[in-house]
Amino acid sequence: MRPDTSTAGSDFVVVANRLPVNKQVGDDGTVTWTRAPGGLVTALAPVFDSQPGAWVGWTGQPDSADDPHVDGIDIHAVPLSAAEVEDYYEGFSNSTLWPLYHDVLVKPEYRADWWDVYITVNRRFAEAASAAAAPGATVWVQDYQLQLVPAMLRELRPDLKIGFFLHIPWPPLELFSQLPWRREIVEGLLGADLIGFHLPGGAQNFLGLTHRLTGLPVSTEPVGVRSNFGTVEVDGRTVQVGSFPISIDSAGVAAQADTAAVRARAAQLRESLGNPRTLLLGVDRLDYTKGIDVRIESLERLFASGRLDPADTVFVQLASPSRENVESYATLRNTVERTVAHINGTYGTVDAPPVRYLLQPVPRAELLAYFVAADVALVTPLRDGMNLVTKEYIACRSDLGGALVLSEFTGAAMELDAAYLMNPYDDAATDDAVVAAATDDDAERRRRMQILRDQVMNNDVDQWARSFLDTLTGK
Ligand code: ADQ
Repeated sequence: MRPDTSTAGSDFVVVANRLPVNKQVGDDGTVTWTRAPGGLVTALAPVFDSQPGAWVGWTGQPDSADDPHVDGIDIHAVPLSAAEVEDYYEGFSNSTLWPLYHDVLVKPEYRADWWDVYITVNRRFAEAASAAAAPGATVWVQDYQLQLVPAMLRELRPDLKIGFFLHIPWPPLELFSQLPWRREIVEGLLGADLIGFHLPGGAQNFLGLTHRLTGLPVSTEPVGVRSNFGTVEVDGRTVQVGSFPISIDSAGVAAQADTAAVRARAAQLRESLGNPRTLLLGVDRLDYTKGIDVRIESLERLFASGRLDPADTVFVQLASPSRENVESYATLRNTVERTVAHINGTYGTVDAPPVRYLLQPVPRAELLAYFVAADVALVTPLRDGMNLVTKEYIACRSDLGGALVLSEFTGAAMELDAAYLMNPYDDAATDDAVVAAATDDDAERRRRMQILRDQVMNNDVDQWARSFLDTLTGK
């Protein structure tokens, strides 16, 4: 049964593009809904456990009238038509904002018809949030798909405390200025009481360009991590702007990885891969920001030069399909698959191809077994807001085994500088980092992993959510 908050509304409301639910249809056609594991819902589980809350979002199915309900969260589904999914989600969110906010790695498309639908859909989310929220409630809006919701919601419900968190990088002024609707986006965000970014640099960029685009007074002191919040004065209100680096359920992931079943599966995986001297691992959504091509090309150079031996090295790339209707993603898939085939064709044998590539989501326990098994994790994005794979890998290594190659262009690199940091645009530096991570002596690798683990185990996602919400509610 759905909790009866429908008339009173909830005191805590999350607004995100996607609902945290999975649909199962039984053989007899009965539909059951479960809480989707992972991601934001895990992050916010302790908050929902301590108070009843609502979640406003889309089911992920176009043209669906589904009205899901799950235990413990009052679910409010926002319907989207197939045409709206194309224009608001695949179009403006993922073909305009996503590439623009990720260093213009592919050329963003600026289309007024997409923008119009982005406004329409953001308004629908704002109205649903308004209906879900009790008087004086705290509403937390998530991510780039919903940047107009804070101002729309404030207009409907000035009584609410409104927070906004951006999960992807905030771009520098020079790039953001390309957006024909740049001022509207900034004004949309300024409807919030607190705007959060992963990094102080993102918060700083936002303050600078807000001043440039709107002329509003902004603070000029440096923003700290979970401290020294910046401010924008707007319409007699003070909007706070801060840095809140997201993390994972570190203890939970570590505990799952430390089970006998996961350890045994890790050993079995190594065995089935021919017990290579070095097992390298990449885990990503198949996205052009993640630098999957960077690591594969590095591997090819290292095989060609003999710095790594293809007979003794296996690279496993676990990729999950993503945004398959967006053209740049289809192009990336072709490039990656061609390069993998090329390396295996050139350096492999029929029995032992050095690259193993899966394009499918891997079950959680299996994923953790790969993390436990891998000698080196390759996290080489060209740009990434944070990168949670990094933190998951570290949390799995209570044995202090394993080494992390980490791009400087991830948010995670700010906190995790004991990794083998590399510039993904610098081929030689990338190759050196991969070789060092694979061949440094155990003492050095353990020393680095200990520092990384201290960081990840002491800064978990609960701290992320609590620090944001405490700042928003003035605790
Ligand atoms: P993403 O771009 O999706 O997130 P990331 O933070 O790495 O990137 O999270 C991906 C999640 O998906 C991880 O939990 C990972 O384990 C899982 N995953 C990836 N490939 C998988 C596979 N093949 N099988 C199973 N699981 C897989 C966005 C931003 C990031 C930011 C997060 C959170 O782009 O920069 O860290 O939001 O704010």
